[in-house]
Amino acid sequence: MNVSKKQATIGFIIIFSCLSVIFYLIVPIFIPYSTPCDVDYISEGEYTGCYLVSPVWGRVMIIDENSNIKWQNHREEFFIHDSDILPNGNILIGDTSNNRVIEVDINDPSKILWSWDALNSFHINWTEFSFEQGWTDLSFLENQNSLLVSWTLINDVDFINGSMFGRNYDSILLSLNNLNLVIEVNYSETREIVWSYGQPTNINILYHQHNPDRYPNGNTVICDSGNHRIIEINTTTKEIVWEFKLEFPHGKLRVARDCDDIGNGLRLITDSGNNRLLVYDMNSQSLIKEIKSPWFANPYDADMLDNGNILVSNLLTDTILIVDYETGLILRIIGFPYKWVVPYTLILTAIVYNSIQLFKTLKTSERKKLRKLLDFQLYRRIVYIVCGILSLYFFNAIITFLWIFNVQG
Ligand SMILES: [Ca+2]
Ligand SMILES: [Ca+2]
Ligand SMILES: [Ca+2]
Repeated sequence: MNVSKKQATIGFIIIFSCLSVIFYLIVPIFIPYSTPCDVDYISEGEYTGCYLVSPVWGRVMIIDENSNIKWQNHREEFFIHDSDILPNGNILIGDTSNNRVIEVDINDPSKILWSWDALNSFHINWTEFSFEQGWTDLSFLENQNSLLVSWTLINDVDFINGSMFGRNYDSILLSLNNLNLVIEVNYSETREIVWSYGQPTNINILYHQHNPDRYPNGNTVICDSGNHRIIEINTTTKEIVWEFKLEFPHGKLRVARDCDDIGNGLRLITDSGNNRLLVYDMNSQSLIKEIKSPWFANPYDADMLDNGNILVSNLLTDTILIVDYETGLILRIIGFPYKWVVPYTLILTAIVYNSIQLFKTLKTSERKKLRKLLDFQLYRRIVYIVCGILSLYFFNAIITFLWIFNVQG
């Protein structure tokens, strides 16, 4: 049967329309989460061996390694970036779109047991706080009711056990990304801000930071993403004791989002926009490892697991990866990169089609043996095939670059 070019084109459009409907409208209904920001491995308690996932869209949830939902929040949330399990077993959530942090009852997710609300004047009087800090420019206060997704954009919440630092109260460390500000709130008693770093209108201190962590040595490490650096500050004096930047030939940090102390003086860094993880040795003050993978698609968070592998949340492909620390090989993919099926199928189809055409050209060429290589048609097909293979390999890197470019504008 001879199929005309027109018929082939119509068939092609129908097939890809059906695939698009299946993978963009139907499959997502059955996928438990999408666009995971922070992911934590749970190493103790009832959910040991599971993962706490904070997806940008949907519910904060606990899943097992087969993506079965073991627990989920009562409400659909919007723009969630981070959640943590508290020592009492409850879930602390950075409720980003509502500009607040909430503690949800693990036994009854409909119950909010504690909250800190950035728009609640009983929890924080911003004007008073700003004057206390000596900030003269208060223009940022005008935007509290702006139409942005979130005025503050809370993108990190950590519980800090006060007894580890000689305090008689526990606290919550918070990153307010839009305000270029990190604050620490008294969790046990007053909800007041007990510490802060950054200033909304001075982007030289912090600029759209991610993931502040209080290290065991008492210092605070912050990914100062917009300034392409990571800093460690003495929490008391606020003096910078370590600044990590990269230059040629490593390429500057592009939206660094995570920097974990993984022991032996090593720090595991997530350089999201460059689709890579880095390991920095504080002893030798040098970069000792770069882990890259074509599977990385804007990795948001990386944690060292007890077994020596790395847990990575892969923001753009809706997956969580277990990565071999030594080789960078992907040992396990949790979740399904459903959004990638249609573009991958398109590229694969193009590769197969051009391979068939290449074969046909070789067969029908009137030139003999190696002289067939002089046929122009042949080169056209080879170029298409090579471009197809390269775009498959670099697909995640290209999408991440476009995404970061778009977000950072
Ligand atoms: Ca977390
Ligand atoms: Ca953190
Ligand atoms: Ca981490």
